[in-house]
Amino acid sequence: MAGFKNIFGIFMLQMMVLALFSLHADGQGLKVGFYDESCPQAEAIVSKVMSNVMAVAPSLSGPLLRLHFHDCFIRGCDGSILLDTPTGQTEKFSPPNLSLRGFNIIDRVKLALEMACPSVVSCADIVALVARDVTVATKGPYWEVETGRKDGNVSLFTDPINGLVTGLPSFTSNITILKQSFSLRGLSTKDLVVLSGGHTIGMSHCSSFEERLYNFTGKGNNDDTDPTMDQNYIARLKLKCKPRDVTTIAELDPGSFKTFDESYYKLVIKRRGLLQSDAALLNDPEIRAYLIQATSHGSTFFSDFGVSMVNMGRIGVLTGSQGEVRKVCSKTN
Ligand SMILES: *[C@@H]1O[C@H](CO)[C@@H](O)[C@H](O)[C@H]1NC(C)=O
Ligand SMILES: *[C@@H]1O[C@H](CO)[C@@H](O)[C@H](O)[C@H]1NC(C)=O
Ligand SMILES: *[C@@H]1O[C@H](CO)[C@@H](O)[C@H](O)[C@H]1NC(C)=O
Ligand SMILES: CC(=O)N[C@H]1CO[C@H](CO)[C@@H](O)[C@@H]1O
Repeated sequence: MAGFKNIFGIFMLQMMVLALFSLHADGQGLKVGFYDESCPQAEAIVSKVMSNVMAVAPSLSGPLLRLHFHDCFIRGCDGSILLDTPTGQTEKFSPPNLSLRGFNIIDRVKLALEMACPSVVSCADIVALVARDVTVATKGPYWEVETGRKDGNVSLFTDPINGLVTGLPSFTSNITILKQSFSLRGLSTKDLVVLSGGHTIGMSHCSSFEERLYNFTGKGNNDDTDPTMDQNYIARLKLKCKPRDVTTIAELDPGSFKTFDESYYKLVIKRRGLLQSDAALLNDPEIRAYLIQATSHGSTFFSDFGVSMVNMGRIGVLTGSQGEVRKVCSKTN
Protein backbone atom coordinates (compact mmCIF):
# COMPACT_ATOMS: atom_id res chain seq x y z
CA MET A 1 0.00 0.00 0.00
CA ALA A 2 2.82 2.34 0.94
CA GLY A 3 4.57 1.51 -2.33
CA PHE A 4 1.43 2.29 -4.29
CA LYS A 5 1.12 5.66 -2.58
CA ASN A 6 4.69 6.47 -3.46
CA ILE A 7 4.25 5.69 -7.09
CA PHE A 8 1.08 7.71 -7.11
CA GLY A 9 2.99 10.55 -5.49
CA ILE A 10 5.65 10.50 -8.19
CA PHE A 11 2.98 10.33 -10.86
CA MET A 12 1.33 13.42 -9.38
CA LEU A 13 4.65 15.23 -9.35
CA GLN A 14 5.22 14.42 -13.00
CA MET A 15 1.76 15.65 -13.83
CA MET A 16 2.48 18.94 -12.09
CA VAL A 17 5.79 19.41 -13.87
CA LEU A 18 4.06 18.61 -17.15
CA ALA A 19 1.32 21.11 -16.40
CA LEU A 20 3.87 23.88 -15.81
CA PHE A 21 5.92 22.98 -18.85
CA SER A 22 2.90 22.87 -21.08
CA LEU A 23 2.36 26.57 -20.43
CA HIS A 24 5.95 27.41 -21.23
CA ALA A 25 6.93 29.42 -24.28
CA ASP A 26 9.12 26.91 -26.10
CA GLY A 27 7.14 27.20 -29.34
CA GLN A 28 8.22 23.77 -30.52
CA GLY A 29 6.91 23.04 -34.02
CA LEU A 30 6.12 26.63 -34.96
CA LYS A 31 7.78 28.35 -37.89
CA VAL A 32 7.44 31.38 -40.11
CA GLY A 33 5.63 30.39 -43.30
CA PHE A 34 4.10 27.16 -41.97
CA TYR A 35 1.34 27.40 -44.61
CA ASP A 36 3.68 28.21 -47.55
CA GLU A 37 2.83 24.90 -49.20
CA SER A 38 -0.53 23.90 -47.71
CA CYS A 39 -2.16 27.31 -48.25
CA PRO A 40 0.25 29.81 -49.80
CA GLN A 41 -2.29 32.65 -49.86
CA ALA A 42 -3.22 32.23 -46.17
CA GLU A 43 -1.47 35.30 -44.76
CA ALA A 44 -2.51 37.48 -47.69
CA ILE A 45 -6.14 36.46 -47.16
CA VAL A 46 -5.96 37.41 -43.47
CA SER A 47 -4.36 40.76 -44.32
CA LYS A 48 -6.93 41.50 -47.01
CA VAL A 49 -9.89 40.88 -44.71
CA MET A 50 -8.22 42.85 -41.93
CA SER A 51 -7.45 45.88 -44.05
CA ASN A 52 -11.14 46.00 -45.04
CA VAL A 53 -12.18 45.68 -41.40
CA MET A 54 -9.71 48.30 -40.14
CA ALA A 55 -10.92 50.76 -42.79
CA VAL A 56 -14.44 50.73 -41.32
CA ALA A 57 -13.90 49.68 -37.68
CA PRO A 58 -10.48 50.90 -36.51
CA SER A 59 -11.58 50.78 -32.85
CA LEU A 60 -11.40 46.99 -33.03
CA SER A 61 -7.60 47.14 -33.22
CA GLY A 62 -7.12 47.22 -29.42
CA PRO A 63 -9.58 44.41 -28.65
CA LEU A 64 -8.20 42.23 -31.45
CA LEU A 65 -4.62 42.72 -30.26
CA ARG A 66 -5.70 41.78 -26.75
CA LEU A 67 -7.49 38.69 -28.00
CA HIS A 68 -4.13 37.03 -28.74
CA PHE A 69 -2.90 37.90 -25.26
CA HIS A 70 -6.05 36.54 -23.59
CA ASP A 71 -5.78 33.39 -25.68
CA CYS A 72 -2.09 32.72 -25.01
CA PHE A 73 -2.12 33.44 -21.28
CA ILE A 74 -4.84 30.91 -20.61
CA ARG A 75 -4.07 27.32 -21.67
CA GLY A 76 -1.56 28.57 -24.23
CA CYS A 77 -2.23 29.99 -27.71
CA ASP A 78 -4.76 27.35 -28.70
CA GLY A 79 -7.83 29.33 -29.69
CA SER A 80 -9.56 28.42 -26.40
CA ILE A 81 -10.73 32.03 -25.97
CA LEU A 82 -12.89 31.65 -29.11
CA LEU A 83 -14.92 28.62 -28.00
CA ASP A 84 -18.61 28.83 -27.10
CA THR A 85 -18.98 25.09 -26.85
CA PRO A 86 -18.77 22.37 -25.62
CA THR A 87 -19.47 23.67 -22.12
CA GLY A 88 -21.27 26.92 -22.89
CA GLN A 89 -19.44 28.42 -19.88
CA THR A 90 -16.12 29.04 -21.58
CA GLU A 91 -13.23 31.50 -21.07
CA LYS A 92 -14.99 34.05 -23.24
CA PHE A 93 -17.74 34.44 -20.66
CA SER A 94 -15.40 34.94 -17.73
CA PRO A 95 -15.37 38.45 -16.17
CA PRO A 96 -11.88 39.52 -17.39
CA ASN A 97 -13.19 39.44 -20.96
CA LEU A 98 -14.91 42.83 -20.74
CA SER A 99 -12.49 44.47 -23.13
CA LEU A 100 -12.78 41.76 -25.78
CA ARG A 101 -14.69 42.37 -28.98
CA GLY A 102 -14.31 41.29 -32.56
CA PHE A 103 -15.05 37.57 -32.34
CA ASN A 104 -17.15 38.02 -35.48
CA ILE A 105 -14.07 39.37 -37.28
CA ILE A 106 -12.16 36.18 -36.50
CA ASP A 107 -15.15 34.28 -37.91
CA ARG A 108 -15.04 36.40 -41.06
CA VAL A 109 -11.33 35.69 -41.59
CA LYS A 110 -11.94 32.00 -40.93
CA LEU A 111 -14.72 31.89 -43.50
CA ALA A 112 -12.45 33.40 -46.15
CA LEU A 113 -9.70 30.90 -45.33
CA GLU A 114 -12.09 27.93 -45.36
CA MET A 115 -13.17 28.93 -48.86
CA ALA A 116 -9.58 28.98 -50.10
CA CYS A 117 -8.10 26.08 -48.10
CA PRO A 118 -10.64 24.05 -46.11
CA SER A 119 -9.51 22.80 -42.68
CA VAL A 120 -5.92 23.95 -43.07
CA VAL A 121 -5.40 27.17 -41.06
CA SER A 122 -6.05 26.94 -37.31
CA CYS A 123 -8.05 29.51 -35.38
CA ALA A 124 -5.14 30.00 -32.97
CA ASP A 125 -2.95 31.04 -35.93
CA ILE A 126 -5.64 33.37 -37.23
CA VAL A 127 -5.68 35.16 -33.85
CA ALA A 128 -1.87 35.53 -34.01
CA LEU A 129 -1.91 36.87 -37.58
CA VAL A 130 -4.76 39.26 -36.88
CA ALA A 131 -2.84 40.68 -33.88
CA ARG A 132 0.05 41.52 -36.20
CA ASP A 133 -2.18 42.99 -38.89
CA VAL A 134 -4.08 45.31 -36.52
CA THR A 135 -0.76 46.53 -35.13
CA VAL A 136 0.43 47.37 -38.64
CA ALA A 137 -2.92 49.02 -39.41
CA THR A 138 -2.43 51.41 -36.47
CA LYS A 139 1.06 52.37 -37.77
CA GLY A 140 2.86 49.98 -35.46
CA PRO A 141 5.66 47.53 -36.30
CA TYR A 142 5.49 44.57 -38.67
CA TRP A 143 6.91 41.24 -37.58
CA GLU A 144 7.05 37.74 -39.05
CA VAL A 145 4.42 35.64 -37.30
CA GLU A 146 5.29 32.05 -36.51
CA THR A 147 2.46 29.69 -37.44
CA GLY A 148 1.65 25.99 -37.11
CA ARG A 149 -0.50 26.12 -33.96
CA LYS A 150 -3.36 23.69 -33.59
CA ASP A 151 -6.63 24.42 -31.82
CA GLY A 152 -7.45 23.00 -28.41
CA ASN A 153 -10.79 21.63 -27.34
CA VAL A 154 -10.94 22.82 -23.74
CA SER A 155 -12.09 26.24 -22.55
CA LEU A 156 -13.20 26.89 -18.98
CA PHE A 157 -15.00 29.85 -17.43
CA THR A 158 -12.89 29.46 -14.28
CA ASP A 159 -9.44 29.49 -15.93
CA PRO A 160 -9.04 33.27 -16.35
CA ILE A 161 -10.04 33.89 -12.72
CA ASN A 162 -8.23 30.93 -11.23
CA GLY A 163 -5.49 32.65 -9.23
CA LEU A 164 -3.58 35.91 -9.55
CA VAL A 165 -0.58 34.28 -11.23
CA THR A 166 -2.16 31.30 -13.01
CA GLY A 167 -5.20 33.25 -14.18
CA LEU A 168 -5.24 36.23 -16.50
CA PRO A 169 -3.13 39.10 -15.12
CA SER A 170 -5.50 41.54 -13.48
CA PHE A 171 -5.63 45.30 -14.05
CA THR A 172 -5.13 45.66 -10.29
CA SER A 173 -2.08 43.37 -10.07
CA ASN A 174 1.12 44.70 -8.53
CA ILE A 175 4.54 44.34 -10.13
CA THR A 176 5.48 41.20 -8.19
CA ILE A 177 2.39 39.35 -9.38
CA LEU A 178 2.75 40.62 -12.95
CA LYS A 179 6.35 39.41 -13.14
CA GLN A 180 5.41 36.02 -11.71
CA SER A 181 2.54 35.71 -14.16
CA PHE A 182 4.86 36.34 -17.11
CA SER A 183 7.64 34.18 -15.75
CA LEU A 184 5.28 31.20 -15.25
CA ARG A 185 4.68 31.39 -18.99
CA GLY A 186 8.33 31.63 -19.90
CA LEU A 187 8.23 35.37 -20.54
CA SER A 188 10.74 37.85 -19.16
CA THR A 189 10.41 41.16 -17.35
CA LYS A 190 11.33 42.81 -20.64
CA ASP A 191 8.45 41.00 -22.36
CA LEU A 192 6.19 42.38 -19.60
CA VAL A 193 7.09 46.01 -20.19
CA VAL A 194 7.22 45.64 -23.98
CA LEU A 195 3.83 43.93 -24.23
CA SER A 196 2.30 46.46 -21.80
CA GLY A 197 3.19 48.94 -24.54
CA GLY A 198 0.26 47.42 -26.45
CA HIS A 199 -1.87 49.73 -24.29
CA THR A 200 -0.83 52.43 -26.76
CA ILE A 201 -4.03 51.49 -28.57
CA GLY A 202 -7.40 50.82 -27.06
CA MET A 203 -9.76 51.66 -24.29
CA SER A 204 -10.67 50.60 -20.79
CA HIS A 205 -13.97 50.59 -18.92
CA CYS A 206 -14.22 53.14 -16.10
CA SER A 207 -15.03 50.26 -13.76
CA SER A 208 -11.46 48.99 -14.25
CA PHE A 209 -9.95 52.06 -12.56
CA GLU A 210 -12.89 53.57 -10.64
CA GLU A 211 -11.32 52.69 -7.28
CA ARG A 212 -8.27 54.81 -8.11
CA LEU A 213 -10.56 57.83 -8.46
CA TYR A 214 -13.13 57.32 -5.73
CA ASN A 215 -12.42 54.49 -3.35
CA PHE A 216 -8.76 53.56 -3.25
CA THR A 217 -8.51 52.56 0.41
CA GLY A 218 -12.14 51.52 0.80
CA LYS A 219 -13.18 54.69 2.64
CA GLY A 220 -15.30 55.61 -0.35
CA ASN A 221 -15.25 59.40 0.12
CA ASN A 222 -14.48 61.82 -2.68
CA ASP A 223 -10.83 62.30 -1.69
CA ASP A 224 -10.06 58.60 -1.52
CA THR A 225 -7.83 58.64 -4.60
CA ASP A 226 -4.74 56.66 -5.56
CA PRO A 227 -1.79 58.76 -4.30
CA THR A 228 0.48 57.32 -7.00
CA MET A 229 -1.64 58.83 -9.78
CA ASP A 230 -1.17 62.36 -11.14
CA GLN A 231 -3.79 64.52 -9.41
CA ASN A 232 -4.61 66.59 -12.50
CA TYR A 233 -5.19 63.42 -14.44
CA ILE A 234 -7.48 62.13 -11.69
CA ALA A 235 -9.50 65.35 -11.90
CA ARG A 236 -9.91 64.91 -15.65
CA LEU A 237 -10.89 61.27 -15.34
CA LYS A 238 -13.49 62.09 -12.69
CA LEU A 239 -15.28 64.29 -15.21
CA LYS A 240 -15.55 61.33 -17.54
CA CYS A 241 -16.15 58.47 -15.10
CA LYS A 242 -18.74 58.78 -12.36
CA PRO A 243 -18.92 56.25 -9.51
CA ARG A 244 -20.40 52.87 -10.48
CA ASP A 245 -20.35 53.78 -14.15
CA VAL A 246 -20.38 50.51 -16.06
CA THR A 247 -20.78 51.81 -19.60
CA THR A 248 -18.27 54.63 -20.20
CA ILE A 249 -14.86 53.80 -21.60
CA ALA A 250 -11.65 55.84 -21.46
CA GLU A 251 -8.56 55.82 -23.66
CA LEU A 252 -5.55 53.97 -22.30
CA ASP A 253 -3.30 56.38 -24.19
CA PRO A 254 -5.27 59.63 -24.47
CA GLY A 255 -4.23 61.85 -27.33
CA SER A 256 -2.93 59.01 -29.49
CA PHE A 257 -5.04 55.96 -28.70
CA LYS A 258 -5.59 55.24 -32.38
CA THR A 259 -1.90 55.19 -33.17
CA PHE A 260 0.61 52.58 -32.13
CA ASP A 261 3.50 54.61 -30.68
CA GLU A 262 5.63 55.18 -27.54
CA SER A 263 3.35 57.76 -25.94
CA TYR A 264 1.83 55.24 -23.52
CA TYR A 265 5.24 54.94 -21.87
CA LYS A 266 5.53 58.72 -21.55
CA LEU A 267 2.21 58.76 -19.70
CA VAL A 268 3.29 55.95 -17.37
CA ILE A 269 6.42 57.92 -16.50
CA LYS A 270 4.26 60.98 -15.78
CA ARG A 271 2.15 58.84 -13.39
CA ARG A 272 -0.70 58.87 -15.87
CA GLY A 273 -0.93 55.15 -16.41
CA LEU A 274 -4.67 54.43 -16.37
CA LEU A 275 -4.75 51.04 -14.69
CA GLN A 276 -2.99 50.00 -11.51
CA SER A 277 -1.10 47.42 -13.58
CA ASP A 278 0.18 50.29 -15.79
CA ALA A 279 1.24 52.33 -12.76
CA ALA A 280 2.89 49.22 -11.28
CA LEU A 281 5.51 49.33 -14.04
CA LEU A 282 7.20 52.21 -12.21
CA ASN A 283 7.95 49.94 -9.26
CA ASP A 284 10.73 47.94 -10.89
CA PRO A 285 14.19 49.36 -11.70
CA GLU A 286 14.72 47.25 -14.86
CA ILE A 287 11.33 48.31 -16.19
CA ARG A 288 11.89 51.96 -15.31
CA ALA A 289 15.10 51.89 -17.31
CA TYR A 290 13.18 50.47 -20.27
CA LEU A 291 10.50 53.17 -20.01
CA ILE A 292 13.19 55.85 -20.30
CA GLN A 293 14.90 54.07 -23.20
CA ALA A 294 11.64 53.48 -25.05
CA THR A 295 10.72 57.16 -24.90
CA SER A 296 14.14 58.41 -25.98
CA HIS A 297 15.72 58.95 -29.36
CA GLY A 298 16.74 55.56 -30.74
CA SER A 299 13.93 53.73 -28.93
CA THR A 300 13.91 50.00 -29.66
CA PHE A 301 10.24 49.60 -28.70
CA PHE A 302 8.99 48.78 -32.21
CA SER A 303 11.44 45.97 -32.89
CA ASP A 304 11.14 44.73 -29.29
CA PHE A 305 7.39 44.52 -29.65
CA GLY A 306 7.66 42.07 -32.55
CA VAL A 307 10.13 39.91 -30.62
CA SER A 308 7.92 39.83 -27.51
CA MET A 309 4.80 39.05 -29.55
CA VAL A 310 6.62 36.07 -31.08
CA ASN A 311 7.65 34.97 -27.57
CA MET A 312 4.08 35.28 -26.35
CA GLY A 313 2.81 33.40 -29.40
CA ARG A 314 4.86 30.37 -28.32
CA ILE A 315 3.16 29.87 -24.95
CA GLY A 316 1.77 26.37 -24.50
CA VAL A 317 1.12 25.76 -28.19
CA LEU A 318 -0.31 22.55 -29.59
CA THR A 319 1.53 21.47 -32.75
CA GLY A 320 1.92 18.49 -35.05
CA SER A 321 -0.52 15.72 -34.18
CA GLN A 322 -1.76 17.56 -31.07
CA GLY A 323 -5.09 19.36 -31.22
CA GLU A 324 -7.09 19.98 -34.37
CA VAL A 325 -7.84 22.61 -37.00
CA ARG A 326 -11.33 23.81 -36.20
CA LYS A 327 -13.74 24.33 -39.07
CA VAL A 328 -15.63 26.98 -37.08
CA CYS A 329 -13.65 28.95 -34.51
CA SER A 330 -16.37 28.98 -31.85
CA LYS A 331 -16.86 25.20 -31.94
CA THR A 332 -14.69 22.11 -31.65
CA ASN A 333 -15.04 19.83 -34.68
C1 LIG B 1 1.30 42.08 -4.41
O1 LIG B 1 0.02 41.48 -4.40
C2 LIG B 1 -0.03 40.26 -3.68
C3 LIG B 1 -1.42 39.67 -3.86
O2 LIG B 1 -2.41 40.60 -3.64
C4 LIG B 1 0.30 40.52 -2.20
O3 LIG B 1 0.28 39.31 -1.51
C5 LIG B 1 1.68 41.16 -2.11
O4 LIG B 1 1.97 41.50 -0.77
C6 LIG B 1 1.76 42.39 -3.00
N1 LIG B 1 3.14 42.85 -3.04
C7 LIG B 1 3.48 44.09 -2.85
C8 LIG B 1 4.94 44.40 -2.91
O5 LIG B 1 2.66 44.95 -2.63
C1 LIG C 1 -15.56 51.26 -1.36
O1 LIG C 1 -14.82 50.07 -1.24
C2 LIG C 1 -15.24 49.28 -0.15
C3 LIG C 1 -14.27 48.12 0.03
O2 LIG C 1 -13.82 47.61 -1.18
C4 LIG C 1 -16.67 48.82 -0.40
O3 LIG C 1 -17.13 48.01 0.66
C5 LIG C 1 -17.56 50.06 -0.53
O4 LIG C 1 -18.87 49.66 -0.87
C6 LIG C 1 -17.03 51.01 -1.58
N1 LIG C 1 -17.76 52.24 -1.54
C7 LIG C 1 -18.23 52.84 -2.63
C8 LIG C 1 -18.93 54.14 -2.42
O5 LIG C 1 -18.11 52.37 -3.76
C1 LIG D 1 -9.77 16.82 -27.29
O1 LIG D 1 -8.56 16.67 -27.99
C2 LIG D 1 -7.82 15.54 -27.57
C3 LIG D 1 -6.46 15.57 -28.26
O2 LIG D 1 -6.44 16.38 -29.37
C4 LIG D 1 -8.63 14.30 -27.91
O3 LIG D 1 -7.91 13.16 -27.50
C5 LIG D 1 -9.95 14.35 -27.16
O4 LIG D 1 -10.76 13.27 -27.51
C6 LIG D 1 -10.68 15.62 -27.49
N1 LIG D 1 -11.86 15.75 -26.65
C7 LIG D 1 -13.01 16.20 -27.10
C8 LIG D 1 -14.11 16.32 -26.09
O5 LIG D 1 -13.20 16.53 -28.27
C1 LIG E 1 -17.84 38.97 -25.30
C2 LIG E 1 -18.30 38.19 -24.13
O1 LIG E 1 -18.43 36.99 -24.20
N1 LIG E 1 -18.54 38.89 -23.02
C3 LIG E 1 -18.91 38.27 -21.74
C4 LIG E 1 -17.88 38.61 -20.70
O2 LIG E 1 -18.25 38.19 -19.41
C5 LIG E 1 -19.45 38.75 -18.95
C6 LIG E 1 -19.62 38.39 -17.49
O3 LIG E 1 -19.29 37.06 -17.21
C7 LIG E 1 -20.58 38.27 -19.88
O4 LIG E 1 -21.81 38.81 -19.45
C8 LIG E 1 -20.28 38.73 -21.31
O5 LIG E 1 -21.23 38.24 -22.21
